[in-house]
Amino acid sequence: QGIEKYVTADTEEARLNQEKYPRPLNVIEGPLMNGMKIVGDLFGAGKMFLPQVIKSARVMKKAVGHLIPYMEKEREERRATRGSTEEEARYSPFNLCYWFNFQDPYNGTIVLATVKGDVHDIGKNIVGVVLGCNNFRVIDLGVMTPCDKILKAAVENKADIIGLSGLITPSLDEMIFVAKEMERLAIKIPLLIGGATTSKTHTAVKIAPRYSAPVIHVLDASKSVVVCSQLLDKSVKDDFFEEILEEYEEIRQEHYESLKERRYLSLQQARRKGFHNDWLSGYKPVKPKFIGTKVFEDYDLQRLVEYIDWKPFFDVWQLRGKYPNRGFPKVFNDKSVGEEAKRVYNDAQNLLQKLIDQKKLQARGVVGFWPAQSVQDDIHLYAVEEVVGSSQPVATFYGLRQQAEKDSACTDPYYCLSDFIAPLDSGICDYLGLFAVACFGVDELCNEFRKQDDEYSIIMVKALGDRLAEAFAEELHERVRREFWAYCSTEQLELSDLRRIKYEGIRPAPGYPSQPDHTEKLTMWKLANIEETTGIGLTESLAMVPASAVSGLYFSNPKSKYFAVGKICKDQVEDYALRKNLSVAEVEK
Ligand code: B12
Repeated sequence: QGIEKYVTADTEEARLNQEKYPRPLNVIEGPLMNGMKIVGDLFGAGKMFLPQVIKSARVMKKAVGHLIPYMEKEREERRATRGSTEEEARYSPFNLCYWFNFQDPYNGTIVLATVKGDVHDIGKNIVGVVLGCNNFRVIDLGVMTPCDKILKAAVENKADIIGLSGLITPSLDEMIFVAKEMERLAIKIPLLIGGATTSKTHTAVKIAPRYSAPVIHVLDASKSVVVCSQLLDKSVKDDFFEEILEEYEEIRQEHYESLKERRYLSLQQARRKGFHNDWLSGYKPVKPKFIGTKVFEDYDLQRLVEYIDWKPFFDVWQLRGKYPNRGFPKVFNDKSVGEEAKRVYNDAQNLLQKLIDQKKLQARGVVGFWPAQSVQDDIHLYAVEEVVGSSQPVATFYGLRQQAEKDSACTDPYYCLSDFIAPLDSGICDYLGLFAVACFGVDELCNEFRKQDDEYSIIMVKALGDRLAEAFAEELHERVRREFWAYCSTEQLELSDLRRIKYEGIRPAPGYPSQPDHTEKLTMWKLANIEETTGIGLTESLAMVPASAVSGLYFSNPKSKYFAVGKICKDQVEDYALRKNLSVAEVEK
C-alpha cells in the first residue's frame, strides 16, 4: 500500500534486532529489498497499482534514510581503524554499491533521460521508480538532456541500458541522433525508446536501423521491467534480441508496403477539393471585442478547478476502469482499480486545494485576435482592419493540406486550416485568434519534494499542473467564445459538452494533427510577444517551458473542425518549404 506511518518505527525495530541483522545494511539487504521485490512482482502481475508502487518506493527511501546515519557511524568507526581508502572517496549515501562494498547489488544499471529540447518527464519518472522497485540502479539525467551528457553518464556508470523519453515530435529526431552517435562511438548496450510521441513503427523504421545493438520501443512502465530483465538475462538476451530484430524487420516491410499502397492527390487537386465555404451568402465573421492581445498575469486558479478533465489524470496513474466503468467518475465503481482511484483522487484534491490556498502555483496566459484572410493554404494576419488584403501582413501562418486519397464513397473535402478563414478574393475581413497558457511553480515544488525523496508527490504535482494548464485553455476558450470574441455570446454548455467539443469553433495547436509543424509556434510567440508578457518560453525543439503549458489558434467559423493532415507528398513539402523560406530537408523532418 505504500503506507509511511510505521516505517521508521519498523526499521528501527529491525535495526535493534542485532541478532538477526548485525549491521544496519542487513536491514536493507533483507526485509527492505525483499519488500520491494514483492512490490515489483505484484505490479508485474497486475495485482498492485502504480500509485501504490510509487508510494512503496517512497517508503523504501524513508527507511534507507533512517538507516544511513547508523551506516555512516559504522563507516566512521571502520575508517578510524583502517584509514581512508579509494572507495571512501567515491562515497555517496544513497548509492547502495558503496554500502555493498562495491559488489553491485542491482539487477543492472539504466541511464534514463528526456532528450534535448524536450521538457516532459512524468512518464520517464514513472519508469524510473518502477525499475528502481525492481532492483535496477536508475541514473536519471532529467529533462532537456544533450546526447553527449547521456553517453558520458552511460560510460562513466558502466550502464547496461540507455532509455530515452520524449513527448513531442521534434524529440524523435533527437532520438535518431542519439542512436547514430551510439553507433559511431561503438557503444554496444541496448537503447530503449519511450514517451507519448514514440511508436513501435517509428522505432523500427527510423531509429533501429541506425544502431546495431538492440533498440526497443517500450509502451509503458510495466513493460519496461520485462524488457530490461530480458535484455540483462544472459540465458535469454540473445534470443530476445533475435525476436525483436525479426519483429522490427516485419514492421518495416509492412510499413514500406503500406506506403506503396497509399494513393495521394497532387497538391493542386487537393486544393481544388478543399473545403470551400460559401462566404458571400453564408456565415459572416464576427469581429472580436478587441484587436491585439490581452494578458492574464495571475489567473484565478479556483475558477479553473471545475474545468479540470480528470480522465487524463487517471491515465497518468494507469488506473483505467473496464467497461462500463471507464472514465471519470465511473472509474470509482470499477471492481479492480476503483478503490485505488478514489485514494489517488483524494490525495490530488487535498494537495490541489493546499497549493491553491498557499498560492504555490500561478496561472499566466495571453489571448490575442487579429484581422485575417486566407491566401491559398496560408493565413495572413493584419494589425488593423483598414489594411486587410494589403501586401504587408504582420504575420503569416502556413497551413498543410490533406493529400491522402479518401475512399471513393467519401465526399469529405481535403482540409487545410486556412479553409476556415475568408479568402483574400472574397473581400471579407475575417479574424484569427491565438492563446498560450501555463501553470507556473511546478518545478519549484518538485525541487522541494525531491529533497524529501518524495517521487509520489512529484508526479502528483506535475499531473496537477498539466490538468490546470489544460483547464485554463478550456475555460479561456469558453470566455473567448462568450466574452472576448463573443461569436457565441449566449452559449450555455454543460462541462460534459465542452469535453465532447460541442461548441462552435476550434482551437488547434501546433503539433496536433491539423497543424503538425511545431515551428508555427515561433510565429505565435513573435506576434503576441508571448515570452515577454507571460514568461512562457520555447526550447530549441519548440517545447514550451514550463512543461505544463498549452498554446494554439482560435477559429470561429461554425464549420471549422478538427482533422488530421496525415501523410503529405513531395510536391507539398517543396511548396511549403518555398512559402516558409525553409530548406526541403528542414520541412521533411
Ligand atoms: C496529457 C498531455 C499533455 C499535457 C502534458 C503531458 C506531460 N507533462 O507529459 C499538456 C496538457 C501540458 C500537453 C501539452 C502539449 N501537448 Co500533449 N498530450 C498529452 C497526452 C493527451 C497524454 C500524454 C501523457 O501525459 N500521458 C501519460 C504519461 C504518464 O505517459 P507517457 O509520457 O507516454 O509515459 C509512459 C510511456 O510512454 C512510457 N515511457 C515514457 N518515457 C519512457 C522512457 C523509457 C526509457 C521507457 C522505457 C518508457 C517510457 O512509460 C510511461 C509510463 O507508463 C498526449 C496524447 C497521448 N494520448 O499520448 C498528448 C500529446 C503528447 N501532446 C502533444 C502536443 C502536440 C502537445 C503540445 C505541443 C500542444 C500545444 N501546442 O500546446 C503541448 C506541448 C507542451 C509543452 N510544454 O511543450 C502531441 C505530441 C505529438 C506531436 N505532434 O508533437 C500528443 C501525442 C497529442 C497528439 N496526438 O497530437 N500535453
